[in-house]
Amino acid sequence: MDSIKRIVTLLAGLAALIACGTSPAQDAAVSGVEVELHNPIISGFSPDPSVVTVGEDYYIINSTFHYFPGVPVYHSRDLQNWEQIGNVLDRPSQLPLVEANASLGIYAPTIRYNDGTFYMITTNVGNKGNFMVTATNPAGPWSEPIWLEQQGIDPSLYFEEGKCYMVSNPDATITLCEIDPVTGATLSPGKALWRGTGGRFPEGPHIYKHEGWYYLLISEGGTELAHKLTVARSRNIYGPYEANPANPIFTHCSLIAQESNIQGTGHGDLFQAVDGSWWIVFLAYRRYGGDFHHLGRETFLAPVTWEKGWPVVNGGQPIAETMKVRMSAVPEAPKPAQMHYDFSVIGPEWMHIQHPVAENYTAQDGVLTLTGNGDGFDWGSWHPTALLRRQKAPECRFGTKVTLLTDGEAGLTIYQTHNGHLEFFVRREGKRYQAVLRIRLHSILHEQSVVTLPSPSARLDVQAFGDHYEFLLDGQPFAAMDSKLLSTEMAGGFTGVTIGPYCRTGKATFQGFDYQE
Ligand code: 6LW
Repeated sequence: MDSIKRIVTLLAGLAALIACGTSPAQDAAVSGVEVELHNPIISGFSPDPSVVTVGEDYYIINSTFHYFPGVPVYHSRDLQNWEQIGNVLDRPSQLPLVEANASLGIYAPTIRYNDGTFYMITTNVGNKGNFMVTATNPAGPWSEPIWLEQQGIDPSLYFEEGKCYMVSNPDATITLCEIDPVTGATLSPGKALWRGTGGRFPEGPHIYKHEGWYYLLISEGGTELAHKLTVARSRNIYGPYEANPANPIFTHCSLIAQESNIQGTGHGDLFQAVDGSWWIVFLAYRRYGGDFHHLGRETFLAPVTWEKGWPVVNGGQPIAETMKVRMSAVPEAPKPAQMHYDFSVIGPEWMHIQHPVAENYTAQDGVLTLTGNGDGFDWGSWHPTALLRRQKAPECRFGTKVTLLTDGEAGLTIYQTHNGHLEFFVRREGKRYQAVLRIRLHSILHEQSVVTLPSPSARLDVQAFGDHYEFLLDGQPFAAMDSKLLSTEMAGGFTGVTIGPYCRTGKATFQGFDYQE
């Protein structure tokens, strides 16, 4: 009798699973604990996320455009707390950036793992196009680039039964070919798979296999307000692909999400957690002071379920900065950063615009010395002496004490693009010493505040408040500025603000750099 009961229960369970199209692995996560998820999981300029699970480890990478080093690698074991462990492209030979700006260079990358090797594939727009690099340790070193033939942006890889497939979007059509994963040689002609559901810019394709179906996830609508995720599936990797009747599977360009401060949701990558549960990482931006965002597109996380054979993001609901989700363990709440950099070691979070001129940077005993080469952040200036990191929180404070050793200009920058950036600096000209706040916005170059200093040295601090910045000179209020002037809507580009010390002309010392959220 007991065994009959057991069989009946088993059959009922199986029927329930088939009815809702879920897998036993997914059930494991549903039975997890309810936790508070804090989004974005990687804040500040962190667009176009791609993710891979290897054993108990998760890795996320992002696009970096004209910055060097390029493509940060973040590691996590709990999906909530992510630590940057390196950069994929940390040698100029991997990352030519000739004429690159905040709309060119490294576009959306994909990270995958196959048979002991990590692969990163991306497009260097303006410098030879699609390529991939490989590594056995995701923290690096990564190989020299293997250049690829198939055009289009946002390439991705899919491995199955000894074969390696590449998808990208030449001629606004998601196209698949087989490649040799060692040489990059194209092994089959490009096969057009899908053009999406009619939104502009079908891009960001990824292929997954789930319960005998190949799923093709893409983004449409462009990376602004109309951004959305759509999906199609096929029994054969080469197609034909049928679109999900419930597309888009995720967007905030909707009646229910239009008031959210989180917008532009799209460009995602599906993955399974260690417990078998399904998730998606994707990009979105947070608005401050109206329809403006200046921190860039950031990396968000949401749960995914399978219903009637199609993926559903967050139960079809909009996402929020704090969300209740089910996980197999409670992650630690993320801690606000409290950093004092003495520059004895330059961590992987520090970047330059294009390639740095190494001899213009020295650090000793907690003091950074920068030598200017005349380059600032305006068009035509592509190698400024500057150490830049992402502003990762809307509210934070950062600063340094700067001393001009010679005539020249040095201080702090808040840089969005060459069309929109701000400098808070000390200027030394003979016996005249000044503190200045200057903003560049397209053709406007405006010195907002100028005061005379008793010496060529000052403590410069910036307090960020979401919709504006306040500037403190030697601890006293000096000026304020709307952050919308540095927003992507005003300054353009695909990036987000980066901050840090710079020296345009002359030579200057910096007593470290503080960054507190
Ligand atoms: C990226 C594309 C996109 O390559 O914007 O939002 C482009 N998505 O997929 C630049 O980030």
